[in-house]
Amino acid sequence: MDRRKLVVGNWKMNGLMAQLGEVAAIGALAADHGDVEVGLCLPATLIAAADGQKGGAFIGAQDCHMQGNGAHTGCLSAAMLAEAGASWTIVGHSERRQDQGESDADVAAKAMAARAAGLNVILCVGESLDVRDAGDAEAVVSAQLLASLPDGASADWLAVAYEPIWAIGTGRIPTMEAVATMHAALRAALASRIGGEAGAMRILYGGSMNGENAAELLGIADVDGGLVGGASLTAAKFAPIVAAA
Ligand code: G2H
Repeated sequence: MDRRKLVVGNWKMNGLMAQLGEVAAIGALAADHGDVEVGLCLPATLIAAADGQKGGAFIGAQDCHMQGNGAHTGCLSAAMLAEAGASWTIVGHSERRQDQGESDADVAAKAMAARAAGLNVILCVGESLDVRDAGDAEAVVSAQLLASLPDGASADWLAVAYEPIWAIGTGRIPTMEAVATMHAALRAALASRIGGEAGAMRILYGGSMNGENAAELLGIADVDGGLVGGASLTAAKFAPIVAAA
């Protein structure tokens, strides 16, 4: 199955207006690599301004509320993010699952809310180091994925990101064999729920992806792109990853 590579930067809680030049540079980079779908999931405060700087990239959010509106102080709905200029959002990042206590059911509800507002979704899953060391990683992450998967999930609007928690921002990554085994397991889990559509769904790798390891990671058969944190904050660091995709 021919799946277009998807490479997305996740700026997390980084970036002020002064960094919009990097958005523009990454947008230009994306325009030069039309074979790869490139995006930046930015702090919500930057989305509207970044929309005018995005070039060939898309702008995304990092989270959305599961409700369309209401008394939820400090929260942002998917429709608000879409109106600001986002066309994608991340849901279920492990930092939110840990810091905000988001459950699998919350993540599925957020994905459905995003879809209802017209946003595409990157749904994150991943195991802790304890789970990896216990040899349970594929089973645990597959179960997490199926429990977080929204009804009607389709490759047209949803991609999965496998992010081992212990690899996030640490400079450590799994072996290539372990990544290949996990991605194959996740595609099999998807097939058990959505059948042949699983063959079209993109499964990204995330966790300390950088210019040195990207080519090898992105060369794995079931790795359809990357969700990139620290190495997406500047065009100079992001460029070799996009080029490797
Ligand atoms: C994993 C990734 C971005 P980093 O969270 O989603 O971050 O590349 O900094 O490990």
